[in-house]
Amino acid sequence: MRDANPQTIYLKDYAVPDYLIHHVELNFTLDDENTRVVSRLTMIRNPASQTGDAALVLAGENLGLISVVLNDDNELTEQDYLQTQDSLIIHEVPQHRSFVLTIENTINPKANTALEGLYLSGSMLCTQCEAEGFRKITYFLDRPDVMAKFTTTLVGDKDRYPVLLSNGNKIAQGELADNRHWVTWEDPFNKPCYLFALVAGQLDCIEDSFITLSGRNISLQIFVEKHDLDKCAHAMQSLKNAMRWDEQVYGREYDLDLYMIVAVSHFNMGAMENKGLNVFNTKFVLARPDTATDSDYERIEGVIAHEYFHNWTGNRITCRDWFQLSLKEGFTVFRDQEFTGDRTSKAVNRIENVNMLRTRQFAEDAGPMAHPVRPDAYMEVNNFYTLTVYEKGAEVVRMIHTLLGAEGFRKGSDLYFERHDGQAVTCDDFVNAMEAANAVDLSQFRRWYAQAGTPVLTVQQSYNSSAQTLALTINQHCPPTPGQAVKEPLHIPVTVGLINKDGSIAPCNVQGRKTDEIVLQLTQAEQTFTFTDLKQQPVVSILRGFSAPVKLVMERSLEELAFLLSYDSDTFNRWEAGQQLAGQVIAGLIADIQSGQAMQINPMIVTAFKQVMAQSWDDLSYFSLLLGLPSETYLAEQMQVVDVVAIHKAREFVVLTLAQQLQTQFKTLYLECHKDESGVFDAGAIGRRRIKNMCLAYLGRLEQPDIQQWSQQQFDTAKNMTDQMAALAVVANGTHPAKQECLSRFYQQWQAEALVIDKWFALQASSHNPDTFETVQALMQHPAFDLKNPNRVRALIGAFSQANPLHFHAANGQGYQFLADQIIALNTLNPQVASRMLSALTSWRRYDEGRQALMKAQLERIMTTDAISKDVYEVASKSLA
Ligand code: 7ML
Ligand code: ZN
Repeated sequence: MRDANPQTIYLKDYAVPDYLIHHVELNFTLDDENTRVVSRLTMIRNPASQTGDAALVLAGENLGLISVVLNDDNELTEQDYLQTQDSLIIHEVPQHRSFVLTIENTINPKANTALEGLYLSGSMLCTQCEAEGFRKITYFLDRPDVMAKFTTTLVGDKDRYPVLLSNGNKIAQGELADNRHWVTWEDPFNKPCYLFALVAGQLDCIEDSFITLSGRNISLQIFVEKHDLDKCAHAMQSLKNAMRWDEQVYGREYDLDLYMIVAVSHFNMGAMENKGLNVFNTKFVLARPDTATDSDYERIEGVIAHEYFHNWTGNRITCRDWFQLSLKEGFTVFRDQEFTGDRTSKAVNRIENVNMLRTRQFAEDAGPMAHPVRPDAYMEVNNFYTLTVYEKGAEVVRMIHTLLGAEGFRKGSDLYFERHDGQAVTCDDFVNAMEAANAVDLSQFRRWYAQAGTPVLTVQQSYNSSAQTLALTINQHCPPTPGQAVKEPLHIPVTVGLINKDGSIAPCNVQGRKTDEIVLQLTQAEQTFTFTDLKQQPVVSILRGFSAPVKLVMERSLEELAFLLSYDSDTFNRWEAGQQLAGQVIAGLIADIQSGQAMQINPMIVTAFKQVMAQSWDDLSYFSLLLGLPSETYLAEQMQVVDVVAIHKAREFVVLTLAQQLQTQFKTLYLECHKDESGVFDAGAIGRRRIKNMCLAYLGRLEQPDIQQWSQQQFDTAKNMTDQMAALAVVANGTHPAKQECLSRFYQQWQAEALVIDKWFALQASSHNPDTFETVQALMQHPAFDLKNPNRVRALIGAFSQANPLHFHAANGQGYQFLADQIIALNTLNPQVASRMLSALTSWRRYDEGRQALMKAQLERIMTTDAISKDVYEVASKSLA
């Protein structure tokens, strides 16, 4: 066991660093198995430090220490320092003047399967330092509030490592004996070490340029392996779009003359914003119409933007400590969401983001790992790159935007950039700037950063016809979460609109102000808002645009929901009404199943869908969302005790019923949208593909020969991956006679494209076919499967455990045992990925007794793993606590 009882780190213990580093001179002699690192640190005692004469404690893990030299001439001996598992303690260093510490050590990138620090991805050497990976490269003050200027020299074999990259600008290069060469990079900006990067290998690149608002010419480069050069154009265009958007919307310009992106195949996360040298998972760079789907294209643009936006929200202004992670992540996710909304469809984008928040973040908030947007304790910081910090964090920033309005928010962000450029700051500093620029009081609002859990809003309405008023009483309540039994009321913006029975807008008249829509400010546990001058009782559209990350409880009849689905002018609430209507119908069927009765479907859902289909829609992507049913995961989230089988049966029954009853409409729409398929990428074509493939998915449930032929035909003739994948999903998810043939043809066709093969694995792992578990087991033995590649692990093990509730939760526990086996194997290879895979087991208390016992037993087995990592230990132990 690496650490039987890992230490907990607390926010309340934060203290400024005892020492500062002004300059770092790094020298790497690269070798796949034995890289030599020389680090020359110019340091000084921190005048702000409160401790007395303190030893210098540098963080470092798995390093082969060669030498430590003070001030260039004093080689320290073992009496002068102490080497521990995770640190180098130098007993005495100068206290009153700056000094230079030179450390030499070795590392083995090839043995580094954890993919943190310097590692080998395929044949490429690359780094991942956030959050605490730099300490696996050399001894350092590995914390974000220590910021330094870095100069980095890379030395390596010319054939093995023809391209040598690091942060900043290339300032010198040259040749050496023995077929070696070197390059020196200098980053003029102060940065914490988590933003350090180096990449070395046989890379090709595409180049472009961007002229900034002030007329500076920035050179843009995307580096990939040679055979991927034809899949970079979209990423490059996305980068330019993001750069322009940040200038226009936030007034932020890029600051270096060079911006480099490298795509690597082995990567624990999505991407990384290293200064001037972003490293990306290939999944979020590479796209060609025949290899990437429309949603891949959209996600690539979003992730490229996310990492670019970090240059200001993350790099120029960084986090004081890792408890403040949401300072950069919540804000940057908010920025990338707004960007994507502007680039595609605001309505669709908002719905997709809320969907993810409500299925996955709400589950996190309701489980054993619940924590505030700004956590106050952790064992392993990597476990806190969570949906709460990212997605709920973005919602918190969005609420500030809603409360202040776009202009007020911009004033606040301008002040934030002005005050804190070059600093490492806190979430509070961000809110302070927003407050100061707008002269508002956000003191109660700050609780959103400190309080975990999803608040529940209960809404009651009462219309008084003689007074012509409508009273809305809103109660807020937040259930307890681990370590936080009692919750205080939050400051919650609740956007409301009123609709007359004929569909027209009823003005909101609250305290004499008359508007089409109002943002109510809920600050108390219970509050009543009175709307006046209402000659008839309006229908209330509440929490428009999902104005706060809360659960809403409000009695609604199916008729009222159908009305909102037809008339609400708020695109989010209109969609939400349809989802609630479908949810209520499915809940009725689940009740039928649980009481042993035959399923009786409420025909109102068919009527509602018919009505949606009878209208003409400009935004076909939005239209297709209106035709979608709530996911099994979302439905599970609504149940006290999750009944996976009943959820699946009930939902499938609705899908089949709709397919039968709306067969003609689905067929007409499919044919109409499919006939001119050209494979282009404008919003119109993307929308047509989306709605058409939605129709095909419904029709596929009918298992009719004509439809089987359509899907086969679409698979055979597809001009793009969206169509090919959608057709394959229909073929593979039923009893289609060509199922096996299509799956193996797909593999043959795409075996050289790793990202497409990931789709092939994920599709089979998430299938509801009865033999899925056996298929998954067989795929584990497939020559293309590799436990050392996180994308593959997520595609097969991740999809099975997180996107296939029916089979993962098989009553005999085989899914749980399978997952635990994989987590135990991954624990040694890659703790971060192992810990992420645990998320399917953490919610064990939500299931029936039999499943609870089986899941718990697997968590207990995982806890007995030899050399259990901090990552896995923290999640497993908290789940069992
Ligand atoms: C969020 C990232 C990480 C972890 C990327 C790693 C990042 C940390 C990194 C939105 C879009 C793409 C990726 C991520 C993400 C989990 C998610 N700093 O930039 O936040
Ligand atoms: Zn980020």
